[in-house]
Order: sequence, then C-alpha cells, then structure tokens
Amino acid sequence: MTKPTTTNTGTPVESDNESLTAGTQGPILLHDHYLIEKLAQFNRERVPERIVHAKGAGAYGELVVTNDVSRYTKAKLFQPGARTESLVRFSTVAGEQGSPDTWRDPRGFAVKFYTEDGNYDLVGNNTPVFFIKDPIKFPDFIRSQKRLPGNGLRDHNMQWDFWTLRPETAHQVTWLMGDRGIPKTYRHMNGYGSHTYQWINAAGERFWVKYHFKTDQGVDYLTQADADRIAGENADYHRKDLWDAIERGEFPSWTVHVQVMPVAEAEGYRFNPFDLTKVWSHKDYPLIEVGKWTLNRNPANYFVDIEQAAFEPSNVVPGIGFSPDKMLLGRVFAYADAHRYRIGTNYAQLPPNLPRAAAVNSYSKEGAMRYFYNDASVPVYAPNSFGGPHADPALAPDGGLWEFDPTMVRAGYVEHVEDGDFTQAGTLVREVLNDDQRDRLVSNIVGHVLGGVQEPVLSRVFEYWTNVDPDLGKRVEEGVRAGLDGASTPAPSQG
Ligand code: HDE
Repeated sequence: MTKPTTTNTGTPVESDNESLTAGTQGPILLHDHYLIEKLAQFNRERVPERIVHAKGAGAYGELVVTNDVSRYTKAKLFQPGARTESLVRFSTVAGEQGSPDTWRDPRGFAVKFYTEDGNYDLVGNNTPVFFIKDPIKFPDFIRSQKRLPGNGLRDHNMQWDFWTLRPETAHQVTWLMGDRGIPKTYRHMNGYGSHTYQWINAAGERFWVKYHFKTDQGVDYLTQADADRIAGENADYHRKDLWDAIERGEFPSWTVHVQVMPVAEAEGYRFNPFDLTKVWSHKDYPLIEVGKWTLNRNPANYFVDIEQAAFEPSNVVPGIGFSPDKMLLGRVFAYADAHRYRIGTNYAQLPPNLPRAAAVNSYSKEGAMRYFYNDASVPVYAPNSFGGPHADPALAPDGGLWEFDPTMVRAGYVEHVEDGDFTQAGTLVREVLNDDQRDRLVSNIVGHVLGGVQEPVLSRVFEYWTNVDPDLGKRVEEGVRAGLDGASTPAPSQG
C-alpha cells in the first residue's frame, strides 16, 4: 500500500496531475496552494554551489588507529585503538557543479571526523602543497583559474599569466601538470593535510605535524587524452566510480601517516616549515603510521549529506592546534563564513555537520531555520548563576601557542637556507619523477600552453619552467614552438 501524497505540512492531496481550474477550460485558481507549493519549492531546490570545489563526491567511513602516537598528541581520535566515524568529500577545484570529474585540477580531500570532543575537520587536497602562501592572494588566484569577465570562457592565458607572475606557484603547478593532476579515480589518489598543524600531548608538549593519507589502492592517473575522452562520455566518472565501489563492498582505504617535527627544529630547518608551497623531506622527517581510514557507506541523500556538508579548518579538537601557516589561519576564518552564506546560519545543525559523538553545549540560539535548542532552564548568557555551560581554561594550550616577533608588518615568510620558489619543484622534476613521468609532464604542459597562451605570457612560461629545470624549460619551449609551427604535438588540453 503506497503512502498518500501530502503537502509539505502533511495534508493529503487530491491530484498530482491536474491543476485546479474554474471549469475545464477556465483559469487556474490562486487557492490551488498545492500547485503553488510544488512550483515555489522547485524554484528553491538549490543552495549556491561552492565558490571553489563545486563538483565532488562523498562517502562515510571510519578511522581505526593502529599505532601509538599518544606521545605526540592527546587528541582522542588518535589514541591507540580508537575508532572514529568519518565523512569525506572529494572534489575538483575550478569546475562548476556540472563540470567533468576528469579535468586537470588538484582534488579536494576534505575529511570530517565525528570525535568524542566534537567534529575535527581536516580539509586537504591530493597534493601536499598549494599554489600560494598568503590568503590575500586566494581570490585573485581562483579568479585567474575560472572565467573571463567578458565572454565567460575559461582562459589558459589568464591561468599562466597569474602563475608566471607569482613564481611561488611553481611547485604546485608542477604537481598539477604531472600525473597527479588527473587521478584515475578518487580511490587512486593520496590525500594531504598540506598545512603544518600542531599536535599537543597530554603533558602539554607541542609538535609540528603534516598529515599524509596514502591510498591503499595505489596512486594511478589518467592520461590527458583518456581524461578528455572520458570527460565527453561521463562527466561524473569519478563520482560513479566511488559510489559503485562502495556498493560492491569494495571499500577503499588509506593508511594515515604523520610527519612530526619537534618545535625546536622549526627555526633551523632548511625550508620554512610553515610555507604551504613547501614539503618536508621524508628523509628529514619520516612518515609515522597512525591508522587505517576506510570508506564503507554511501550517502543516503546526496544533497543532504554531501551538498550541504560543511568542512571547516577551524574545527580542531583538544590535542590539535594551528600553526603560523598564514594560509591555514586565513582558512580558519573563511570556511565557516562561506557556510553561513552558502547553506545558512544554522548549518551546523544539519545531519552531516552535527556532531555524532559529542554533545553541543553552545550558547548559540535562534537564527534562520533553527532546529535544535537548549532547554528553557539553560541561561542564554555566560557567566551565569544557573548551571549554564562554562569554558575550560585548562584547554588554553590547545589554542596553538607559538613564539613570534609582534611587530606589525606586511611581509613574506622568513626565507630559510634552501627556500626559493623553484627549488622543490626542481627536486620533484629531477629526483622524484621518472623518465616517463617527465615525458608526460612536458606533454601536458605543452598541450595546456598551446590551449591559448600568447605573448607576453608565453616568454614568461618558458622562463618559469627553465627556472624549475633548464632541460624541462628547453623541452617545453621546443614543444610549444613546434606546436605553434603546426608540427605534430599534443592537442591543446581542456579544463
Ligand atoms: Fe579552500 N575553500 N580555501 N583550500 N577548500 C573552500 O569552502 C579557502 C585551500 C579546500 O568538499 C570553500 O565550503 C581560502 C587550501 C577543499 O566541501 C572556501 C583559501 C586547501 C574544499 C575556501 C583556501 C583547500 C575547499 C569554498 C586560502 C588544501 C572543499 C566552499 C587561504 C589544503 C571542501 C566552501 C568541501 C572549499 C576558502 C585554500 C582545500 C571558499 C580562503 C590551501 C578540499 O571557504
């Protein structure tokens, strides 16, 4: 027996097929409120898409801690044997909601842990670094990757204009133009916290850490040609792959590691350890295993669970803190601000965002679409004499303490001995990539540049890659000039 159709407020309706009219040929009647409800609700089915990372896919899972890292952190989710429910959303960056999953782009790797001390969100990417190092550049950077104001088209010349005018982008662009720029599936890519975070142990000792989620499926990629073909065949290729794998019971997993740097070593390290365009050499700070993170449940409703999911770097729990990484500190403001605008002021009360293992004892109240509320006996202010929630000063060290010179300045990071915009990009090209990966890197760059880059940007592109590695720069310039002369080279890439 099927359920009777009702209005949004539960009253049964007489028809889903005919509007109410005066006679069969007469006007539709204003009091056909069910017709009006259907049309008005339909017009309001969308929330604004994310300004970046609009296209994605998500799933639920669990972190199981398999190693003892309690000497570095007291965070409950990282204690030996701890099991914590988790939500992830993978995504591309620049494409809009309907854009192809297989466009060349970094991939978002946003993880929410529903811990006993509230939600911990680790909002990373599939690359360990990022394009820029100061949040003030972020709107400019993103606009240069999206659409021209006049014709509304994406524009490779604009992308390379920004990248070549901001050389700190070189390390991330090298990752982007290589195999990691188009993962085979969301299951075949690593995830990184990217930033340097702070861990605090039970004795109050602090450590700098970087997170690595190493895929147990193995890192794999799509060639530009395959990715362009698949983009035309199935824009949701990666979303479908993740959904189908979990439906098949083929649960993807990642082994979670951290690199740990004692606070005292930060100042003397060869790279500025808080510069988001830099990695810490694994030789200097080896990976320490933390646990196994497995995705084992598809969302029940894509819009409610994934489109309305709100990940925020400001969600840290006791035992975890921030660092002097200016990009992280900018993000600590930006994400909750984005959610209040995009989803609504009470977004934290929605199913994917509501803590599942911790009580909410907040003084927040009312606001649009408020659902949960405090008992009337709970005061609406602090301090109070009536047993309302109270802060715990003992938690203060977890605010992420560090020493700094308080003189007010606008300045870049202090450069350490091996810092430089191109050093780590050059190391990546010469020491990490093999010959085949270097060949594909050259081909991908040439194809992208042939997609519309002109002077004066073009000369800067050759200089940019020569600064990364002279041989790479020479190969890129030869490839592009051959392409411009009509010789056979890789077709200009899309996206
Ligand atoms: Fe984001 N970023 N971001 N970002 N980001 C957003 O939040 C922002 C940065 C990342 O699946 C937005 O809900 C600023 C780095 C992911 O829901 C927004 C800066 C890294 C996602 C925002 C950065 C990321 C976002 C857009 C420079 C990797 C998708 C909508 C300081 C370490 C999360 C939203 C999801 C989403 C701001 C740079 C990753 C606008 C200001 C670096 C994975 O708030």
